[in-house]
Amino acid sequence: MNLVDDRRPERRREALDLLDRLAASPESLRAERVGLTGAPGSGKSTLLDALTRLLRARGRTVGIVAVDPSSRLSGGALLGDRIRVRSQAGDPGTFFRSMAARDRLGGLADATVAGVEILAAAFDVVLVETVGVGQSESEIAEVADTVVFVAQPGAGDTLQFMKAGLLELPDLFVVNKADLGPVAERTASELEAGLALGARGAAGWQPPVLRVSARDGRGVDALLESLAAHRRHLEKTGELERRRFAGRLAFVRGALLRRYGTRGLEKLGGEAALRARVEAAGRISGHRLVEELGSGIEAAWREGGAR
Ligand SMILES: Nc1nc2c(ncn2[C@@H]2O[C@H](COP(=O)(O)OP(=O)(O)OP(=O)(O)O)[C@@H](O)[C@H]2O)c(=O)[nH]1
Ligand SMILES: [Mg+2]
Repeated sequence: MNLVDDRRPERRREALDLLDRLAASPESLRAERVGLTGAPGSGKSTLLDALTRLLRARGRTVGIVAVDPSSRLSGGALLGDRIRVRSQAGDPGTFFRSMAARDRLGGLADATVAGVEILAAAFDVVLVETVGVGQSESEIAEVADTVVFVAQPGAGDTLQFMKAGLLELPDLFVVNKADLGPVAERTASELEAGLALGARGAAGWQPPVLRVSARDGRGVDALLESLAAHRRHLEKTGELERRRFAGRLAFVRGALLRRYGTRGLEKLGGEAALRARVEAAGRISGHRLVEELGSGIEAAWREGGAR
């Protein structure tokens, strides 16, 4: 984990070698990758903590990456009362790492994506916490097999949820802080109404809305059951492989776009050509693929002169 956070060229080469070895290992494909996203303060960390306890009680190991956008905001915490995950202190069956976001919107840094790959090779379950603001919601899908949206009671009505495009991505909805009573129940009903309007249920999966209190532990076991059900669904339908490929493609595409812009992608032959290259790449890491395709773009630019 330290290696992938290190920017020195020599260490970067080592990190790429490590990621390639992991990409070729069966262990990294086996882990369940779950993303938790939602507004600041909705209780993601508290829920992560509760989930980790329950998973450990069932004998499963847990790796956690929390994407922390606060370092880029004010140098401090986003909220004064935000919770630090700590249930795993001293337990070798868990590992927690906070990683900086790429930008203040909470986008996933390359190192974060690498961090998930590493934990996936070592733990049964990998949980990733991101603050859901804007684009970070779809970025979580690059690394997670299952996306859980954690809603804050009273945070909005159906229309707002729909406008924000919030109902399209998540596989599971958690209305946390159910201990707050009616306000939580209202939010849950609004979400259910919104989900009933939108024709969701891609490939036969209907996203459930779960009432949970991360603080009291209520509904956390039901959340674990839903996660397991979604996992079975992904495996049964072949959706798991499709998602992993889509995530890999989105990661490579995003990294190349940030470095070389749309003109760089055009040099590769455009979107269809990029997809074909990722498909043909075999079991090397996404990070290696970015390096290789990037070298190709740079070579094409040198030959073309002009730039
Ligand atoms: N009443 C109640 N409060 C909760 C519950 N879960 C979390 N909280 C409180 O909500 C506040 C924020 O919790 P966090 O777990 O830090 O929320 P978060 O979504 O991780 O926040 P960020 O990481 O800052 O985005 C804390 O004061 C928690 O104690 C819950 O189930 N019920
Ligand atoms: Mg948090």
